Amino acid sequence: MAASAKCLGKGSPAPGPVPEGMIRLYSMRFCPFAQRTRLFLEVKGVKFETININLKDKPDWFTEKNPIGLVPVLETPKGQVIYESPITCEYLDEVYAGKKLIPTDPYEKAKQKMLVEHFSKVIAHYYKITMAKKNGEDTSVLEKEMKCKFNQFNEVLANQKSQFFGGDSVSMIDYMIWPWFERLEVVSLNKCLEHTHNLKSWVERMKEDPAVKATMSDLETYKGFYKLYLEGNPDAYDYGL
Ligand SMILES: N[C@@H](CCC(=O)N[C@@H](CS)C(=O)NCC(=O)O)C(=O)O
Repeated sequence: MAASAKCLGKGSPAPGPVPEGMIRLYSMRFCPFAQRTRLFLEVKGVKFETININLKDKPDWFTEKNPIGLVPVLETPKGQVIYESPITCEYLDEVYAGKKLIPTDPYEKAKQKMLVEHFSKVIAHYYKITMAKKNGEDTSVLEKEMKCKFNQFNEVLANQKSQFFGGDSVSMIDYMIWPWFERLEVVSLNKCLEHTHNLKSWVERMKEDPAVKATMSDLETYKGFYKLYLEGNPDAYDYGL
């Protein structure tokens, strides 16, 4: 099943076992958390199939696989199920050959994980601002806080004098935070990157990364999706298909 397959909702038949030599990703085409997993799958060159889930009308068999009810979820031919995006990425990095994305040095790994935690505040703001805008509320304070966070991330790159967050090549941390940068323009938050020279250069470098290119959606598609999504329209998930 292709990454662009229509989503499955309540009442759809449960998929059979995962074919040998493959891994299955339960996803939603526009989910930034699932994009983290897709980025890892791309970099590692893993053979995988995708089942997209209608998140407004989830099939019962999906919530049986992940009791939290969120995508992304991975499933192996042995029926093993892995959920929560950082855990799916760590699993893929450990199981599959190819470029190692997670540092082996314990301190470097801890540093990356701490940055991921720090970035979760940006993610929370991203959603708060989107909802506040939808409700016609003033977002200036939230946007100021977002700028402040981006300045802190800019400082990390400036202090390290590195091209990427984990050094001079792309690694886990870059892929964990990238999906929200890809969507900044869609939600008109690009202005929060003002005065962050290093971070802006990082964004440009990331746009050239082959895995980023392979998982990217264009601005118009995102805008179409977000419009339907914010209206609560379940067709949002199949936007453009
Ligand atoms: N902590 C989760 C968050 C995943 C998440 O929020 N996914 C959203 C889609 S972007 C979802 O599945 N939403 C369905 C729901 O809230 O019921 C992770 O990192 O995997």
